[in-house]
Amino acid sequence: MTSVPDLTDLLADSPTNWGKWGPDDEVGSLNYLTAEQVLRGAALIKRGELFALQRLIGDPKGDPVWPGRSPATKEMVWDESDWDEGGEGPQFPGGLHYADDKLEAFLQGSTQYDALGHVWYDGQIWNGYDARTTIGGLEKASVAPIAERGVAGRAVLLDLARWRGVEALGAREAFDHEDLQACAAAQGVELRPRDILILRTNHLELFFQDEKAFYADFGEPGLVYSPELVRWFADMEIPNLVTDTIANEVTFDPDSGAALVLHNALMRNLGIAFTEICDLEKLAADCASDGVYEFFYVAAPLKIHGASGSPVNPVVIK
Ligand code: UVW
Repeated sequence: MTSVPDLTDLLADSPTNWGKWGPDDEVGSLNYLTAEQVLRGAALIKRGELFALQRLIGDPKGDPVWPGRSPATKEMVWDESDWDEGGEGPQFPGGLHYADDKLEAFLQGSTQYDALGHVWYDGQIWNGYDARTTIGGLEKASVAPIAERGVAGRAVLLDLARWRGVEALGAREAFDHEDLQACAAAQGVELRPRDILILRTNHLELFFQDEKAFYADFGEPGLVYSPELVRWFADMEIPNLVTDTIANEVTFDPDSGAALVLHNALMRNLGIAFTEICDLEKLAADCASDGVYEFFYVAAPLKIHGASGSPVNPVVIK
């Protein structure tokens, strides 16, 4: 049996952006999204049409989550039944009734931004902070600083499923930076430095068709690690990688067997923000119909102190 190399060895020569934005930075490559980049994105608004990319939390059809996590549960605290005879609904002057509910959820359990301190190896998270600063809540590189700044800029949808001529990419189906460029060329859109990349696989369609089979053969399609791919992301100064899969990459590296290598090479080392489990279907249909694959993208994760991620509803405006 061949042994899986440690990420420390696998990524020994992989580039990092640590220190590039100072010793206290917590938002990494989102620093590339300067005011100039925001205006570059906003200039793409032509029709004023909005596409919200969040999946429905508590979808009766199911919530796709990383194995080991559970879908959110929402519970009614007060509803009209609490004012039935014998009910305990709070009494307010004037006869006020109201609905209240609460949510118990993995912060990575639906469409989400990962904090840069979400994954690590070798005892250090983004920017070289000690991994022990994650204990009991992320003191450094939590999602809160990302939420504090917000995200906006030019984004490009690369519809890899349509480009490959399939309804949905299957388990472990891989693509690389050269495929991204070929897909962009086929779609007639130019990839430019500092673009937010949105990759469509439609793989979660398989979850909605047969949840049991989806988990029985778990292994997502997506980008796979290579030094060249990491170099391309670094050179292109990509600030944010957005996909419709649970983990934004092929789960286990086909060469080494290591898990979530790109989480580490791109997020931990380059500071690229990861946005996962998006619903890209309406947006993709619209892009296929008008042939416009570039647009303004804006997202505001929630400000949650010390959190390793946050639910989000990114919005694209064409
Ligand atoms: C893990 O990192 C385990 O999950 P994700 O980034 O997909 O939420």
